[in-house]
Amino acid sequence: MTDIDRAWWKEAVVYQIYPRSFKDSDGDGMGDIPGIIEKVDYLADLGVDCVWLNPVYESPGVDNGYDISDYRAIMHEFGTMADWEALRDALHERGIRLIMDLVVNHTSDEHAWFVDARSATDSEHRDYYWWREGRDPEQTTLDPDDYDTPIGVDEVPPNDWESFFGGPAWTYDDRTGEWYLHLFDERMPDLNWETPSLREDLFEMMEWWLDHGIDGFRMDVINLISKPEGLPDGEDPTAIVNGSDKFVNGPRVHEYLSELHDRVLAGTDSMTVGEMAELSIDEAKRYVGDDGDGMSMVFTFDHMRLDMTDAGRWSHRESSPRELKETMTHWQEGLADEGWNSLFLNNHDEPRQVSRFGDVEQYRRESAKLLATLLHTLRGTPYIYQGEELGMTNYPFESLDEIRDVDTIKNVRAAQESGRLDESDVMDLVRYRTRDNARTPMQWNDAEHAGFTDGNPWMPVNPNKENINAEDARDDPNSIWHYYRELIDLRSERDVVVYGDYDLRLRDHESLWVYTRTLETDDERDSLLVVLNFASDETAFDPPADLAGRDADVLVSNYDTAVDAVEADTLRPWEARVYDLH
Ligand code: ISL
Repeated sequence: MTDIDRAWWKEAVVYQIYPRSFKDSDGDGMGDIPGIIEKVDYLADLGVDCVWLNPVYESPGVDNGYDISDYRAIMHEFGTMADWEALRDALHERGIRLIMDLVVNHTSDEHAWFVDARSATDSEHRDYYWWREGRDPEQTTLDPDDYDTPIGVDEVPPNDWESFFGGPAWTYDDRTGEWYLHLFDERMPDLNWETPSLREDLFEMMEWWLDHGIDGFRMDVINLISKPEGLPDGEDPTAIVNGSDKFVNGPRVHEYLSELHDRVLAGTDSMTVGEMAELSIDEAKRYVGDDGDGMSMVFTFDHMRLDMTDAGRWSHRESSPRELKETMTHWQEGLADEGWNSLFLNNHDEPRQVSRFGDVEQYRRESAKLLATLLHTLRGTPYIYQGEELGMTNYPFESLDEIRDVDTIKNVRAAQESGRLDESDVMDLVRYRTRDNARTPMQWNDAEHAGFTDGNPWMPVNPNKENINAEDARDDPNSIWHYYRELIDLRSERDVVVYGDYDLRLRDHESLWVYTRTLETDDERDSLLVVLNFASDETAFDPPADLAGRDADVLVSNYDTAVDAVEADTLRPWEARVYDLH
């Protein structure tokens, strides 16, 4: 191996904060920036290197801040710009970087651009969004009854695209008698990147934030920003939503992102992580590869789809540990020589990882630690979603009335209306899948509202705060929290964890996930062996012949283990071992 191609964002562990649910400082029941400041020492103690802050910009809150009405202002419920600056400084003083969410596929309908755009067909910002005339229903297969239009308007939308939140991606606006595009909620109109002055405005906004001292961006649904010429109907019946075969990784996306990179990011030491709905390895390389658009890394979602049927997110099938291994290995191998992976099993849009991939009933602690071992020893940058380090679990939702998430509410309604979901399975699916599982308040202690707020929390606190909370976890040396610290320390001590090659062993094993990480430099060869038992039963481990008998000790494990060699052994339920190979 030649020189290591180092970057701070490859070596970092990123901690994701969903500000609404992290810590409330003023008793209004909603988390805020001064609340996060109270907890920066907590983050420093855990040892993370970077914080990704979900949107804190001015917003009417239709999609909890992903609907931005002013990119350069802080939402008043979260605090002021001075509070934000104090947070940035508090993090930087502790050596923790800060990346911000960049939401530029769409804005809120309350953004000044859209307010102007919808006022007249010749308004200054009309072309910042997608406006089209409707079609004559006779010329299409669409049913006018499926769309909301005023009496007397007998039209269907310009195409058959659907919104990710259920229902059509177009809304008729009677002020100008045209339809506008929104791939998410109707109050989140899509920006039209074909308009050069829009791109310029967005680039200036990004520069403004970089000038304010941030260390990079997490780019929301960034591979949706280019829509194809003529906005054609979707053609792929298996697409995640109707039309996604047309607008995912659209024709000009690489041109736009290269322009963004050259114009805003080149020469800065900032990181970017692009959230990419649908992606192949080859396509990923066009974003993050050697000849790509200069993005640091991607969030991909193949592993988040394993427990869905072809019907998409609002369906469920059992998936196996082996499928998870195969899918993540596909990405490990696919981006081995160029590009870089992000490592995550949950975030603010997904259920809690220990509830989804672990055994929360019998082996919560062990399985949470095993999942952590995986995420911190694969090749890529690990992301910790707030509360994951405590092994926080899904919430026992009992009725749809408890759900706040617009995505859940709208999709469930659409699925029920189309007859795809009946009343009896709807709550099982919601409990399993809803994004609100991730959004219940962070559990700081076992007091009322888990120490999150003195007021009424905007989302209910999980009753298991009695035994799952940060205070207890920090007091218990055997906790999941302390285990995360150990893994984070290991990453900073050993280059092999960051830069080593991933080599999957025992590929066909159903429940064992076994791999080596090896780093060869001019003067040394460093090698780790990771063995994970993805099962609530004991499993026999027969090491591959070339490793059997090799001198080794166990660096990190979720059970008491002392060995001096790699030998055949029986692994306990959810046992995880990281061997140091001598
Ligand atoms: O939640 C989902 C699946 O995990 C998706 O439908 C999700 O909306 C999609 O992954 C895009 O997510 C991002 O953009 C959305 C916002 O609601 C999400 O919170 C954000 O992460 C629109 O801005």
